[in-house]
Amino acid sequence: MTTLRLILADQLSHSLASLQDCDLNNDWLLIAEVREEASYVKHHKKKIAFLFSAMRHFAEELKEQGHNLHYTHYNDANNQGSLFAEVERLCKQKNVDKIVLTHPGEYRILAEMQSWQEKLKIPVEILQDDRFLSSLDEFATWAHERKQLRMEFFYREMRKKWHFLMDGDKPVGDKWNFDSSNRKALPKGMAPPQPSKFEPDTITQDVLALVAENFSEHFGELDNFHFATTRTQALLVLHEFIAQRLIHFGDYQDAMVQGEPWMYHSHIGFYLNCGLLTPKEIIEQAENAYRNGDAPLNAVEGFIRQILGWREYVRGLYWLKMPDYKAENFLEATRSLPQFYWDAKTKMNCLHQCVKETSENAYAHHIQRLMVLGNFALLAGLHPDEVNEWFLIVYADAYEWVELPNVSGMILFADGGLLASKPYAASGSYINKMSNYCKGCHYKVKEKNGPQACPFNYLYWDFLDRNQEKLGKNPRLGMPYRTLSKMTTEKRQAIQSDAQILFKALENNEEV
Ligand code: FAD
Ligand code: DLZ
Ligand code: SF4
Repeated sequence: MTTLRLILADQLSHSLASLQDCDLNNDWLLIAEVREEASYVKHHKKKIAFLFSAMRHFAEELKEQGHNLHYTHYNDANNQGSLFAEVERLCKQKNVDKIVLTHPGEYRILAEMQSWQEKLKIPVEILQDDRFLSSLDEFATWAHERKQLRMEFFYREMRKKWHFLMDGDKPVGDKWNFDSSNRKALPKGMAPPQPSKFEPDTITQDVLALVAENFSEHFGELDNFHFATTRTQALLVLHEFIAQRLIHFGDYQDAMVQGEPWMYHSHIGFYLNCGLLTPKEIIEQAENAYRNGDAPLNAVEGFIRQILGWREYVRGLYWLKMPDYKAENFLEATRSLPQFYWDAKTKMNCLHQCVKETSENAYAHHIQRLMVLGNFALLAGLHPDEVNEWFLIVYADAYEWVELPNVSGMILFADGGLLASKPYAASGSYINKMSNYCKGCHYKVKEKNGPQACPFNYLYWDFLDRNQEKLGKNPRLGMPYRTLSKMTTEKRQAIQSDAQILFKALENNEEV
C-alpha cells in the first residue's frame, strides 16, 4: 500500500496532520514548486524566495528523518507546473493507492483537491489542519449561536478553552482586554532594536538567483533578503522578540515612525503562517514572559489577543463565509487601485513610506496596513477585488484565509459589518497622532480643504457623505454624522470638490 502525502508551501510543520502515521518504508511525500501557485497572483519576489527556500530546507529535514520525498524544483525539465499535475505524475510513477492531504489555506485549492479523487480514481483523504487552536466546526458552532460575530467574545471563549492568561476562571488582571493602554506614539529618541537577520546560505542563494531570473516582473525588491528559512531560525526570531521587543509591544503597537518598518512587532507572521512556528508555542512563551516578570500584562495580553483572537477568528470567518465572502462589496466601491500602490510615487508621505517599505521588505506592520494603506483604499472607494489582490501579493505572510477577511472585512467594510462594527475610517489627524510622517509631507495635515490640504481630511468626510445611505444609521458613527449634518453647504461642496479633483487626478494617472 503506497500513500502519497502532498505538503504545501504553508504546511512546513513536522506536526502536520498528514505527516503523522507515515509509513517510512512505503509512503511518498511530495513538495512541489509550481508555476501555477507562484504566479496565479504575482507574489512579491521576497515572498516566493522565502517560501521556496523554506520548502527546500524543510524537505532536507524530512529526508534526514528517513522519509521518501519527491521534491519538484521550479526549473526541473519535467515539472508539470501545477499541484494537480505533479500529484498525478507521482501517482503514476510510484503506483500510489491513496492520497492524504492536510486541509489547505485557500478555498480555491480545497475545491481543486476535492476533485482529485474523481479525476485520479484514487481515494483522497483531507485531514483537518490541527495546527490552529480552533477547529472549523468549533468556530461554526460558536457563530451559529450568535447574531453578531464579534472577535472579542470569540477571544474570551478561546482564553477559557486553552486556559491562556487565566487565574482559575478569571482573566489575569481581572480584565480581558488592556487595549486602552496600547495607543502611545513612540517617544523622540527611542529606537526599536533591529530585527533578527540571517545570511542566505547556499540553498537560499540558489533560490534568490532563481527568483531573480524567473520572476523579474513581479512586485518588490529581492536584495537584503534576511528572513529565517528554517524552524531553528524562526525560533530564534521568536526568542529575540520575547527578550527584546515584547516588553514594548503593547505600548507602541499602533505607532508608526518613518524609517522604522519593524518597530516593536514580532515579525513572526511569516513563520507562523507557513508552519515553521505553531501558535501554541508562541502564546506559551509570551505568557511565560509575563509570569516570570519579564513583560507587562498590557503587552502580553495584547500580543496573545492577536494570535489567539484575531488570527483564529479571521480563519474561522473565512471558511464559514467562503466562497461568497470574496464577492462582497457592501459599499459598492468601484475605483481602480492607483499606480502609487506599486511604485510609491505619491506626494502623500505616509503612503509613500508604507509602499516603499512594503516593496523593500514584503512586510508592513499592522497599523501601516490598516490605517494608511487600508484607510486610503476605504476612503477612496477602491474596488475590493483589486485591493485584495494587492494585499495577497505584497506581504510574505499573506494567504487568502487571513488576507481576505482583513481586507474585505477589516479595512473595506465590504462585508457590511460582519467583522467590524464600523469602518476603520480616519482623517489625517489620526495618522499625525500616531506617526511622524506628516512632518515630511508635501500636504499640510492641519488644512482641511484646498490643494495643500491633507487628502485624508477631505476624503474622510467625502466618504461619510457618499455612503450616508448605507452608514448613516450605524450607531458607532453617530458623532461624525452629526458633525457632517452641521456643516454648511459651502463646506460640504468644498469637500466634494476636493475629493473629485483627487479622483480625477488618480484616473488620469497624475501624481497626487
Ligand atoms: P505582530 O504585530 O507582532 O502580531 C503578532 C501576530 O498576531 C501576527 O504575526 C499574526 O499572526 C497575528 N495577527 C495580528 N493581527 C492579525 C489580524 N488582524 N489577523 C490575523 N492575524 C493577526 N496577517 C497575516 O498574517 N497575513 C496577511 O495577509 C495579513 N493581511 C492583512 C491585511 C490588512 C489590510 C490588515 C489590516 C492586516 C493584515 N494582517 C495579515 C494582520 C497583521 O497586519 C499581520 O498579521 C501583522 O502585521 C504581521 O506582522 P507581525 O508578525 O510583526 O505581527
Ligand atoms: C504562495 C505559494 C507559492 C508562491 N508557491 C507555492 C508552490 O510553489 N507550491 C505550493 O505548494 N504552494 C505555494 N504557495 C502557497 C499556495 O499558493 C497557497 O497559498 C497555500 O498553499 C494555501 O494554503
Ligand atoms: Fe499622510 Fe496627510 Fe500626513 Fe501627508 S499630511 S503624511 S497625506 S496624513
